[in-house]
Amino acid sequence: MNAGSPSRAVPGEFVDALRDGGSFLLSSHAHPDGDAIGSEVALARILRSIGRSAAIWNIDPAPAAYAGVIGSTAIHVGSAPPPGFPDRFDFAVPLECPQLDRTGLEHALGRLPILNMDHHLGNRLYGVANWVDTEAPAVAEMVLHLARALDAPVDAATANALYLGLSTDTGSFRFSNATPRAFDAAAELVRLGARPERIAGWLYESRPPGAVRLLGEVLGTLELHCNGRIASVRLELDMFERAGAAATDSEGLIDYPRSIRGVEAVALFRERAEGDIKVSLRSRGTVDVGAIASRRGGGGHRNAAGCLIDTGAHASAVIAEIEVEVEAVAQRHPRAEASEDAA
Ligand SMILES: [Mn+2]
Repeated sequence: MNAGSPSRAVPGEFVDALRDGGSFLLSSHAHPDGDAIGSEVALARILRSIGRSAAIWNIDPAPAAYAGVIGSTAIHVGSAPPPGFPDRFDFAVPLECPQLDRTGLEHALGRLPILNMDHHLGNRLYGVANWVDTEAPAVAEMVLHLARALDAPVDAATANALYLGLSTDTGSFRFSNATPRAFDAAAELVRLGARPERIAGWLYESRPPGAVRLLGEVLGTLELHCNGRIASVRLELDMFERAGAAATDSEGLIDYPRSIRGVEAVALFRERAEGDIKVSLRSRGTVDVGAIASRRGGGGHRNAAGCLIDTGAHASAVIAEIEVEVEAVAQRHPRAEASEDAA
C-alpha cells in the first residue's frame, strides 16, 4: 500500500472542518489507553501549532505511566465540563470511540458538532464528519497523516505522543495490527524525534515495587487444569496490603498465566470488597470465553470477557465450564496446535 492509497487519505470534509474551526474539544474513551492519550495530546499540539485552540476532556484520569508523554499538556478530567463549555468550542473530536457513549461524556459532547475519528470496526458514524479507517494500526497513525494533510509540523514531543499510541495499540509491535503501515509510521516518528527507549522505560520499567510484589502473591496461587490447557489465578483483598500495592497495581496480571506454553484459556478470580468475585477470562483462538461470561450475566467477546460470581464454589464451576469449551474446541480441531506456517 503506497502513501497515496485511498485508505490513508484523510477525508476532505474532515480536513476542511479542522481548517474552518477555531476551537476544538478533544476527548476519548473511559479508562483511556495509550492510543487515546497519545492521540489526544498529539492532536492538541498539532492544532495549536496551526493557530487553533484545543482542549482535552476525559472522564477518567490517564495512567501515571503516560505522564512523561503528556508533559505540560493539560487534560481536564471528570464529569464536570471544562471552563467555557460549550460556547467556547466549535467542535468536539472524540478519538477512537466507536460510539459516543464510550466517552462517558456523551450528554455534554453531544451538544457540539462532532468530528468522529476512529479505527474500530463497527463505528456508528455519529459525527457531522466521520473518518474511520479500520486498517489503521492506531488512531495515532491517523493523526500523523492528519498532520501532513494540515501541513502542520510534528515536533519531538508530538512524535513521542504518537509513538506511545502506536506502540501500545500494537502491543509493542507484536499484534496482528503491526502492519507495514505501523512500521512506516514508527520509522517516521523516530525520524521526527520520538524516543522509543525512553517511552518503553516509562511504560515497562517504572512499576511501583508493590505492583511486582502483588504479582508474586498472585503467581503463588497459579493452578493448571485440563492437562495444562487452562490456567487460573486468584487475587485476594489481603494481598494488596501484604504487597503494599494500590488498586491500579493489578493491571496486566492476567498476562502472566496467559504466557504459559500450551495454555488456551485463563481465569483470574478477583475478590472484591463488595463480597463477590470478579472473573476475568482470556482465551486463544476459537475457545469462546465470552459465551461463559454472558451466561453468567457478564460481557465481552470470544477471547476476552468477564463476569461477577458469588463464591469460590462458583469459581470451580467456571473452571469446569471453561474445560467444556476447551474440550469442545479440541473435538472440532483434533490437531488444534496453532501453526504460524498456515497463516
Ligand atoms: Mn486504538
